[in-house]
Amino acid sequence: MSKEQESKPVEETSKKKQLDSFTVDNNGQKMTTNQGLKVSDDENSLKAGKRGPSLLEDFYLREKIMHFDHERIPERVVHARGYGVHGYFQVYESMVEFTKAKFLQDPTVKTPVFVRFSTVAGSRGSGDTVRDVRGFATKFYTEEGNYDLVGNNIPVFFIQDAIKFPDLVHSFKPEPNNEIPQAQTAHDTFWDFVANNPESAHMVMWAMSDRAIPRSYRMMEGFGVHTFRFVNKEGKSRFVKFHWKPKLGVRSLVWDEAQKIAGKDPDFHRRDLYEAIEMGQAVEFELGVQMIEEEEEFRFDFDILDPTKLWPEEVIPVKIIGKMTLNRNPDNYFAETEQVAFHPGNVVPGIDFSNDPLLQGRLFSYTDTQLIRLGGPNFHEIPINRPVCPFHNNQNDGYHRMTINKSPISYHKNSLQNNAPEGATAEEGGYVHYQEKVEGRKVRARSDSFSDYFSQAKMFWNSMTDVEKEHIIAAFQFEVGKVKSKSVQQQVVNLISHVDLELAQKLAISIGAKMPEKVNVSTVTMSSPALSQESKIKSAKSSKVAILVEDGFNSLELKEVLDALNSAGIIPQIVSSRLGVLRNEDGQELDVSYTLLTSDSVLFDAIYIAGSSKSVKKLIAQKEVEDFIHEAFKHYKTIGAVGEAVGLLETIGLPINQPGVITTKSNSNISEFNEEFLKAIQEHRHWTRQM
Ligand code: HDD
Repeated sequence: MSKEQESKPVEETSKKKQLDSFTVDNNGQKMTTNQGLKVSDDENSLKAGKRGPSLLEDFYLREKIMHFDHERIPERVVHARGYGVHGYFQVYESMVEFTKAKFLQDPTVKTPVFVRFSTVAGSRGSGDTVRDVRGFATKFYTEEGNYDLVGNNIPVFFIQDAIKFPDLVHSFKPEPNNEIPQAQTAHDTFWDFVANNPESAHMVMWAMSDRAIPRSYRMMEGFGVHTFRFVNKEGKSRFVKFHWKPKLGVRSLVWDEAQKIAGKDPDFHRRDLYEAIEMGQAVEFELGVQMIEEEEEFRFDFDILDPTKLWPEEVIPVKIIGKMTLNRNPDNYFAETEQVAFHPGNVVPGIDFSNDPLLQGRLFSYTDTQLIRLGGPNFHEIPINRPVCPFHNNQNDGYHRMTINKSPISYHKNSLQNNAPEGATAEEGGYVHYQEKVEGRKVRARSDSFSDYFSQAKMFWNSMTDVEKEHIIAAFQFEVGKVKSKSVQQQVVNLISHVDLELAQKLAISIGAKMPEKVNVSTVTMSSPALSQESKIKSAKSSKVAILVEDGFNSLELKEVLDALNSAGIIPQIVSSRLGVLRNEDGQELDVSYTLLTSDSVLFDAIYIAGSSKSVKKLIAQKEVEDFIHEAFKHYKTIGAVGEAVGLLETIGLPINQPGVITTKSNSNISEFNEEFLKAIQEHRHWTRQM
C-alpha cells in the first residue's frame, strides 16, 4: 500500500481543518464577478439611457440573477427541517473484544462528528416544536472513512418493510389536494394509515407520548433503531443496537406549551442548540450499545430483525461505551447543514448490517435521494461530506466533479498503473461483508415472527407513569379528534383497544365514537421502567429562568439568587417592561434581556419574581405579568418569589402552597430558598400540582 493510503489516526480538528480550506472571507475584499472580474457598480443594471431598457450585454446582471434563481435545492422528502452541529466522539475504553471499528478502539482518539437533528413531517420552514419524531443523524469522520448512524429519538419505527415507506410518508405529509396540514399527523390520511397498518401501533404509542415534544435536541435520547452487527478481528459477529443518552436527561414540553412556542418562536429548538453552543455549554451524549450473541438470535419473544420492536433494557442492558461532545456551530447553514448527506450504508470495518427489511431498503434510498437533492453523483465531494481520510477509485466525471484525476487510467484491472487503485484485504483495512449464511426461496412475504403488533405497544403503555399516560390519552384525543372521517376515528379506537381498553375507551368518549369491543385486548403485563421519561436522570443544568423585575430591585437579594442559578449552570434572563438598563436607589444597574412583549412564559423552564416593593408595584400593574406567571403555573413550572413578590402571587390569585411554588417572605433566608428553588427547577415539572 502507498503511504498515503495507510489510515492515519484522526484528530478532533481533522474535519475543521479540511472545512477551513474551503471557507471564504469577504471581509475587506473588493466585489468581483464569479470570474474574478472587479465589479464597478452593484446597484444599477446596464441600460440604453438612464430611463431606457436593460441590455442583454449586462453579464453581471445576468450572472447575479441567474445565481439567485437557482439558490434553492429540493428539500429533503422527509426530515426537511433540521439543524446541524460539529463535535467529536471518544470511546471510554477499547471495544476490541466486540468490533474492529478503529474509532471504537483508542480512548485518546477524538473522532470528529457532524450531527443533524430534525423533525420528520414538516417542510424546511415549519415549526420546531410540533408533535413529531425527531431525527438524530451522526456522521463520524473516522480514519477508515465516514460512518453514519442515522437514527431517531424513538427506538422503533412505524413499518416493518421499506417498501411501505412511501405509503407511510404520503399519509403523514400534508394531504395532496390542499397541502393541509403542515407538520402535523392530526389528519385523516395519517390515522387511516395507522388504522389499516396495525404494525404501526407500537410507534404510534411513542409518537403520542411526551417523546414527540422534546424540550430540546439536547434533552432527548437517540436510537439507531435497527439491529446492526458488530464484527471483531477474529470475525466473530454479535447483533447490536445503538443508543444515545443525553447528559442533561430527557425532558419534554407540555402540549399546550409546544403549540404556543410554534407561534412565539418557531426556531425554538435550533435556537436552543445554537445558543447553548455559542455560550460554550458543551452538549453531551453518551453512546450505548445493547448486544445479543449470534447464537441467541431466537431466544426472545420478539424477532430481533423487526424494527417495530425494541430490546427491553432490563433484559439486554445498555453498555455505555463513549461520549459525543457537540461544541461548534456551522459557519454556513446551507453549505454544511443543508448539504450534509447521511446514509445508513456508510459503514466502517467492524460494523455490518442485519437482514431487517426496513434497513435493507434504506440502504438503497439514501444515496438515491441525494442524486435529486444535491444534483448528481459527486455529492461526496461537497466539503461537509468528504471523508477526512484519502479516497481513491475509478469513479469519475458527472455533475460538479471537483477532483482532477490526473491519470488516464480509470479502470481496473490495469497494467499501466500497476493495477492501482486496487482493493485492500481485510488485514489492510478493506471492508469485507460479514459472511452470514443465508438460504431461502425468493418470496414477497413477511416472517410470521413479525406478526405480534401489540405486545410491545402494551409494554410501553404499562411502563408509563400516570401522568405520562394522561398525556398519551390527551394526545390521542387531540390527534384523532381532528380527523374528519367517522369511520377512520372508529377504526383507530378499535385498533387501540388491542393495546389498552381504557385508553381506547377514553378516546372513544372524547371523539364521540362507539365503545370498543373487548376482543383481543393485549394481556401483556410486562413493563420496562427504562421507557418512562420520568425515571430518567434529572438535571437543572441549562434550564432557562425568567427573572421578572423592574426598577427599584433589591440588589442583594437578586445577586444571591442570580449567583446560585449561574453556579448551578442555569441560565437566568432578565425580563422587564422595557429594554435597556434597570436601576435601583443604591445606583445598581441591571441589563434587561427581554421585554414582556419580546419574550413569553412558554420560552422558559421556570420563573423568579424579584422582591422589593418598588419593583413589585410596577410588576403588579401589568396584566402581562399576571398572564406570564399563571401560564408557567399551568405548565407545571417552578415559580420562585421572595419578599414582597410573594404578596404579588397572592394578589394575582396564585395558590402558593402548591408543589414547585417556592416562596419566602423574609430576605434573611435566601440561601435556604435558593436550595429549594434549585431542587424544584431540577424536577422540571410539578405534576402533582392542583390546577
Ligand atoms: Fe430515513 C432521511 C432516520 C427509515 C428514507 N431518515 C432521514 C434522516 C433521518 C432518518 C434522521 C435525516 C438525515 C439528515 O439529517 O439529513 N429513517 C430514519 C430512521 C428510519 C428511517 C431512524 C427507520 C428506522 N428512511 C427510512 C426508510 C426510508 C428512508 C425506510 C426509505 C426506504 N430517510 C429517507 C430518505 C431521507 C431520509 C428519503 C430524506 C433525506 C435523506 O434521506 O437524506 O432517503
